[in-house]
Amino acid sequence: ESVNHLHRSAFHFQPPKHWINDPNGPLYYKGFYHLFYQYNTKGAVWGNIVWAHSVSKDLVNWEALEHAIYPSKWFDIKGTWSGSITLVPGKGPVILYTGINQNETQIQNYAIPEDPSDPYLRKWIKPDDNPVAVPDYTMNGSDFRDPTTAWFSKDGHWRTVVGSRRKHRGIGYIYRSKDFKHWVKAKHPIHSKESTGMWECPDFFPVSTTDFENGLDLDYAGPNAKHVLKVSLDMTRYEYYTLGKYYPNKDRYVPNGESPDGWDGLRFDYGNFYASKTFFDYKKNRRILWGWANESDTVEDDISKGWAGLQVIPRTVLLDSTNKKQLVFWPIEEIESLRSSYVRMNNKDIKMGQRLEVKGITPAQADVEVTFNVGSLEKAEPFDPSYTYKPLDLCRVKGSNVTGGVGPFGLITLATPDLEEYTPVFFRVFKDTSTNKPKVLMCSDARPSSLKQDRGPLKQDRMYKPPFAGFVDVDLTDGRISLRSLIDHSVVESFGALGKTVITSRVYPIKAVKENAHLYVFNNGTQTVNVESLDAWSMERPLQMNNGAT
Ligand code: DQQ
Repeated sequence: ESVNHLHRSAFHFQPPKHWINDPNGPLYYKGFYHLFYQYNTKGAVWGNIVWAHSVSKDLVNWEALEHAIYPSKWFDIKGTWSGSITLVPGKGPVILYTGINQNETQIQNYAIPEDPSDPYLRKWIKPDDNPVAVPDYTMNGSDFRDPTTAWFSKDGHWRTVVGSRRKHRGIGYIYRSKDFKHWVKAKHPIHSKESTGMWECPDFFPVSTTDFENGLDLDYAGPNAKHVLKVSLDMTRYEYYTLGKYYPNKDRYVPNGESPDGWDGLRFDYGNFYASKTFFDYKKNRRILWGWANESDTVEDDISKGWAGLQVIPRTVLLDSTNKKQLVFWPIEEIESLRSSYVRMNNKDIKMGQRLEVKGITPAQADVEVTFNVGSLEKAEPFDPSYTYKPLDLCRVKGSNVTGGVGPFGLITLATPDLEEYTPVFFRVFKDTSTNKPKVLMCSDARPSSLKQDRGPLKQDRMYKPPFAGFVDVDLTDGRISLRSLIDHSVVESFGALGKTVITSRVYPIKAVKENAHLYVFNNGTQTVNVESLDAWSMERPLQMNNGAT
């Protein structure tokens, strides 16, 4: 088999060929989940972008439809960029998207289904009274894009947020409309933040502070809710979010200050994950997150493979019931329908330097859930809170084979038996010297993932193999911490402590592929760690993964 096919995913959303980026306009409508996405009709690099369109009944099996939106009118002739869908009572679904006009100015447009009774929503009309919003002289016409799903308020107005910036200040402009056609910019932005640069793909939604099973729709205005504002930072290519309060009468959102409002804030995913967007699933009352995982391969290899980019497995989003200070994410339950061969491990002590193989499943295409018990924290390495450690720097210095006290322990994915190639996903437990509480680091380290040679010194000629990392907010009072990894050839999505910290890595092994890939649990800390339980499944390819735009 050609090396070009070794890295295609089996159960992730990925068209047969060409480039994909942002998920657009996710929606549940008349029995179908809809996913639109930024797609290059002509190649495996960014360009020639249209809104490709696929539908699914279960978020696992997909069917491709014709492109929904593509440049054709004066108001989008140079581009049809990201946006969202709002279900407008009496009208049906309405797309808001960014069009690029002849002058390369970014403007906001709308599109409506030709036939709202068609559950496939195959054909879209872009009415001639577009655009609905253009940048005025105070605004930046080349940084004004990605309208959010609109919400309806008691005052009879729809509102949407459009990402922008003024110099280095990231801005979310808010627009109001009574009829979903005429939109007026509110006096103040909903929020802005200095030194964050352009805010791409903002997402704004409520989460319940009392119900930890169901999501909330955007127009929820009752008690016991917080709001989430997420932005994607063009400058750093990662996202951050804050929790806070939304004041509808003032058109303002105010972060609650419990986490940084800036590039060092909380993240939906600490790895390769961008331009994400949530939607409310009317079928199961959940809020579901989609996100784009770009390639980390060389551009030349993207081109020779003929494809680039995939969407992560959709994740439910809830407020963390244990601390109410962050969100938690979990792969949608439907993905478990792909689980087949199964192995289990119980109550196994792993001593310092030990590595146990998980046999009997297909390690390159698997779902693994493991619960560790670390026992005592006595041997945990000290963590000096006065020093502002960045998780990534800690992981860089303290990799999976750097001996610690409690940890590093975790999974070794996509590995050769001699560890010539491997992608470790692991925890390292420190002890905060001021509080004596545990400080847990989670890493997904792509550095040892591949022996493939870079093609040259330029960025585009090198694989991107970073030691992605984040802290995990657990107190370990019962000694337990869990880890789940979804492994799919070139993508490893890992969920620490039931989704408190999530990290997605893209990796391109050349030996640890297909049947030659192995999976292990390991411990390189002096403290023995107990695997209370480990459940692992081979994952099937969906019967229908015809998600390919044609
Ligand atoms: N991708 C789109 C933009 C958006 C960016 C263009 C984020 O609308 O800001 O393909 O990845």
